[in-house]
Amino acid sequence: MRRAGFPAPAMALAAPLILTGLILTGACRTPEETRSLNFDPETTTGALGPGWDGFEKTELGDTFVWSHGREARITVVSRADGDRLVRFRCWPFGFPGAPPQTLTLFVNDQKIDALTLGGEPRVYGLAVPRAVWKKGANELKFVFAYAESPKDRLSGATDERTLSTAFDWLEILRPQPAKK
Ligand SMILES: [Ca+2]
Repeated sequence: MRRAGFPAPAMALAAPLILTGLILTGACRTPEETRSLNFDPETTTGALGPGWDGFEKTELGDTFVWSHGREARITVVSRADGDRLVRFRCWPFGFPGAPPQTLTLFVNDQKIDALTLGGEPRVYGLAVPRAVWKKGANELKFVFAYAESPKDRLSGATDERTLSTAFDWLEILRPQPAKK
């Protein structure tokens, strides 16, 4: 349901990905490429590095994971054969008087861009140029403005964890070709 607005681009991207796979298969073994992490145990267990809490679900059943510090790291696999769009759905830990939560993305320690997050769950996309990607394992690092504890910030809250931003999903896509 959350992706209701995006089925067409996803389908349009499928064909070139399959073609690329066919072309490369004969030449050498190609590594898998991380395309989608749902922040659930099935898709994301091996990808989460330092900075993440455990797997959770919203009341509607959406899986998510809190980043519980000012930094959180994910390992993804890339073919490093072109530009990519990193899209993700996330929301900050909010409380009365909270400053704007910002997110800065680094890929392999190179700063890509910074965003100010809205209070509600929202989808963001950042273009990551080909030159930044390495073939094989790559590190995505998210740096946040703050991580605070509900116990300290919300009356009646008992959660003692520090929380910065929750992630629902992340995907790594080929940029859409320009429209004819
Ligand atoms: Ca999810």
